[in-house]
Amino acid sequence: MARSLARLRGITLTDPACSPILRHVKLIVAIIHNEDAGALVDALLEKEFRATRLHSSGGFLKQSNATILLVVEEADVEEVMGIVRANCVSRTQVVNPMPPIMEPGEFFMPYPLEVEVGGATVMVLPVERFERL
Ligand code: 2BA
Repeated sequence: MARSLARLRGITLTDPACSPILRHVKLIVAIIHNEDAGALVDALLEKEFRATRLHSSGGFLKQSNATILLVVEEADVEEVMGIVRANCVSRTQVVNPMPPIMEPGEFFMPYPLEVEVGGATVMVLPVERFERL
């Protein structure tokens, strides 16, 4: 069992003893800039980490970003975090705030705001069960 869990990256679930994988794996959810997604997925694949890219959008900016899902062994989490760090840069974006609802005679002077958008927003979650059917 230990041997079959040792490498989720290149794991083949042919050994009945290792399917499903029930422990020691984590789900990493990384919300990143769209422009970084291609390079990040390539870098992950180069190290044989399987990943899923979802198209998402931020609640605040309402602009499209990317969400990367990966299930990896606990021991590989830090390596994945390093790959994310190396491939995702923070950027400053300019936002034009929505004008508020105005009363007659009121005046709103819009001015753009600068917002720093991560790097990456990363969540690491426990996985109860992982199975490729
Ligand atoms: P957005 O929600 O579009 O947020 C983009 C950036 O706007 C954020 O960058 C942050 O700098 C700023 N921002 C967000 N909400 C704000 C608020 N209420 N007031 C002032 N500034 C605000 P990041 O923090 O790097 O987040 C990048 C993206 O990551 C977010 O896009 C969202 O899609 C996701 N995200 C961030 N925190 C999250 C959380 N706690 N849960 C789920 N998704 C999150």
